[in-house]
Amino acid sequence: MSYRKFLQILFFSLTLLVILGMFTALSAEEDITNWLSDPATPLAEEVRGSFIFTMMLIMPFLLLAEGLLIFVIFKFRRKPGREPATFHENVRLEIAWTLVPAITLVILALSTFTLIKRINYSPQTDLVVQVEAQRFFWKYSYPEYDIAIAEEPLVVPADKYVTLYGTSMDVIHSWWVPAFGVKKDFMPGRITELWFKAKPGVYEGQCAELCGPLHAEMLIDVKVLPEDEFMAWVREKQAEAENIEVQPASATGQQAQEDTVGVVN
Ligand SMILES: [Cu+2]
Repeated sequence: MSYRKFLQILFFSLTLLVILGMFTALSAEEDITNWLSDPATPLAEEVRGSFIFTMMLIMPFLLLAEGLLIFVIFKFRRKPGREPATFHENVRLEIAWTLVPAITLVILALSTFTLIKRINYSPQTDLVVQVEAQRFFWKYSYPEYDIAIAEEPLVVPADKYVTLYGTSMDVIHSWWVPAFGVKKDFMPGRITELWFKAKPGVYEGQCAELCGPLHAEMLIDVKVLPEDEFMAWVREKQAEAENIEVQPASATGQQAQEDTVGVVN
């Protein structure tokens, strides 16, 4: 088989593969939704917006460069009796293809850095939750309500500004709930701040920093409840803690206290 024939076969098989792949994706029974999770907070909306804006801005460069490459490969391929051109340098063109990408990068930097600033500083705080990450679970304390829970979902009120102050007791962990648009490292000896204002619902996340053998099981669950349901949950938790407090210090009472992980009196 000649080299040319080989290239033709390669080109057509690749094209066929791409078309087949596109058909498979389009005819999938379930929507392919896991490539970006649905935003549950204004921040996550902005992160999504920033992603789309960035793609729209950089796509023309990809299409132009690759399109031009394919065009040139075919248009100027070797042909018998054709002399290759020998020109080089074009100052105007060079200035243009330096300036246009540079300006694009400045636009991207400005929009991205302002968004990062909004992610980093909570504009307002309605509820503070302190988080202690530990291999391989999270402990959440609500100083305002005198509640602490561990190995349980984080429960917060909907449409309120929740600020998390996180630290770690051992190695670096990372608190990541994709639907909230936040992902922050919690480090031993340091306090990290993150915030969100979420719609009601149940959200899943996971430790996003390889932290040991059970890292993959260091999951995050967040229950975002309407305010009255959240307050009911708070009272329930406070009652639970009080029950433990008033129990006699008999052997069983002692045991119950030890068994209740994370209830701080
Ligand atoms: Cu971890």
